[in-house]
Amino acid sequence: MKFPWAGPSGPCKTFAREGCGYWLVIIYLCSRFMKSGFVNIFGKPNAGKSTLLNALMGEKLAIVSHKVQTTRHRIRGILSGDGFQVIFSDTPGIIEPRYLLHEKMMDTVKHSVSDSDLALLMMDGRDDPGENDKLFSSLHLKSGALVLINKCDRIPAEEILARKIFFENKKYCIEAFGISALKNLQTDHLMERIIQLLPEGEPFFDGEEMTDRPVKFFAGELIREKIFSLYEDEIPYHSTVLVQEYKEKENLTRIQADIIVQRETQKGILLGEGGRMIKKLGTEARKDIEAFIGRKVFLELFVKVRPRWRDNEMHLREYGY
Ligand SMILES: Nc1nc2c(ncn2[C@@H]2O[C@H](COP(=O)(O)OP(=O)(O)OP(=O)(O)O)[C@@H](O)[C@H]2O)c(=O)[nH]1
Ligand SMILES: [Mg+2]
Repeated sequence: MKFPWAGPSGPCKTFAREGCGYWLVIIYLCSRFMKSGFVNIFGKPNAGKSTLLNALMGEKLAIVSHKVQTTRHRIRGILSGDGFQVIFSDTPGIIEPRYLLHEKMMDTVKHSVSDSDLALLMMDGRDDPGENDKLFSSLHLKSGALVLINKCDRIPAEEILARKIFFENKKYCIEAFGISALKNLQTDHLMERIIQLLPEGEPFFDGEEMTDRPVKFFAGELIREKIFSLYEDEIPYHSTVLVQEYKEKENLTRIQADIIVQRETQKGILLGEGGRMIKKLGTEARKDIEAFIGRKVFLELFVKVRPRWRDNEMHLREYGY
């Protein structure tokens, strides 16, 4: 085998002559045994995909809520360790699109299907396995998949076993098992299986990087998460957040964001009586952003009405969809 950098005419000629060529050979061979690849998480809304991404990363990258359709973007988490690099992707829950925003969310899922080295197909263990099987089959995965029966902290062991047997008979399934993303149950086994199943290859990202999204994106997402937790009914689904300004000052980070809604009545609900609700939203979101970036934050929020923004290509693009 010829190593271009260790040969007598290679760029490391002097280095090799001094005996360091052996080390380079070892580093080269080690890099050949590196495992790396894209592991994408799919499932119905509320299955626990974002909770799992956060659990595997040991860091909150994706927002979570007990309401459905929280995630709207693909969110990558890059986990680099001894001899491996896994690029996880959290994706929006799979639904039948009802407006353009939904279509864009489902395009994100399609793209993620096409570049996955391994898929994690996740279901809420209390949900109907037949329905989930239909959905998983409809993805027409080219990669193999691990089926994760999530929320096993809430399901009797016999039911998990029955679901495991059901899914292990399916063509797309390499292995099925119960996990709890929330309680970190079986996540170590999941990581072991992921690394075993990944292809050998070079890392795709610098080992220091944890995600490919800018901090500004996460600030917007943390504000959106508060909308999901503080408001009921249609408000979270008719809103989005656009971070207009993100400036690092000497002692704090200054963030100015617009909350976009579809109707004047929704603006009124978001503001609340005497601005009480928007104040609460601002305070809670600011605390979360401060915890995320580890700096003091000055957060300013404005509510704007953009009728039918969810069906408007230009607006959707402006808001990052
Ligand atoms: N009991 C229990 N609850 C869980 C578990 N995993 C997630 N949850 C809860 O399920 C709800 C939905 O979790 P998410 O992670 O937002 O679900 P998702 O699949 O990302 O949902 P979408 O983004 O809407 O597609 C949240 O209330 C979580 O706390 C689990 O293992 N056990
Ligand atoms: Mg999610």
